[in-house]
Amino acid sequence: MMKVTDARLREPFISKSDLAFLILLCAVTSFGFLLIPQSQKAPAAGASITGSVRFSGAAPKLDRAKCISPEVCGKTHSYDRLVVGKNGGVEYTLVYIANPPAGKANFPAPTITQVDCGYTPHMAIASRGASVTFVNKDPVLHNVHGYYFIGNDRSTAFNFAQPTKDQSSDQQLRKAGMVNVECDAGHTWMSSWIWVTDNPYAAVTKADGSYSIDGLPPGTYTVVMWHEGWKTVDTQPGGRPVFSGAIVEQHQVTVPAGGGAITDFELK
Ligand SMILES: [Cu+2]
Repeated sequence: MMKVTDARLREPFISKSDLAFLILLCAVTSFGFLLIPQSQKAPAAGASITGSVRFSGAAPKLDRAKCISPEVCGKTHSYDRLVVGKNGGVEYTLVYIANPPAGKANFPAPTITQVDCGYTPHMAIASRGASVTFVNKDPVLHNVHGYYFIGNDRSTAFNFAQPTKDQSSDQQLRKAGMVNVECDAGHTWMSSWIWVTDNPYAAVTKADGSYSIDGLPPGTYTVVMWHEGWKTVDTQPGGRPVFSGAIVEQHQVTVPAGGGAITDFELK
């Protein structure tokens, strides 16, 4: 073993006066920290996964419904199944995290308006337990029928008539999952979607196809794109088309410490 001969190395690492100063410094900084108001603390850390959903190639020309009540609804109406904007951006596509970190859903309660015999917005997100407001802006009877999807089956979530213009009704959604809303008053083209969720990690693509899921801690996530699908495969007896079903794609995405991540999806 090496013998210590240098006097400086035999001294304690911290002298008594230095130690006293350090204790005083710790006390002052700890007390100071307690005095910082909550609002001045750094916001909760979190990064974003961003990207877009795009249609590859020319968007298909889709059939339009022939309307009943044309004086209110117009002669024909879009099914709103595939909304392609500039540069192929696909609006109204849900993007969510299938393995979410901790976090409570805090989406503003959505309002879905029936106007010109269509639903606006076509897709919304609701926190589980929130009430969705349905407003009828048309001078015509609409019947709002919402279904939860359970596998390939569906069960009624709510079902009510809105015969009068400016009528408004709230519907609480107690279960998480995808709700499809249809009109049972003969408007076979009317359809909208509500994603009911317990966590805040979901987004609906904007008109340019972009989305952003925010507030994520570092980790590896399964990012799911869900699009309702637009190909007509059959027609129900009442005239409502049967569509080919949802298109679902998932990407594994890693959010590094101190940074976000980008992932894009493509429909064709
Ligand atoms: Cu209707």
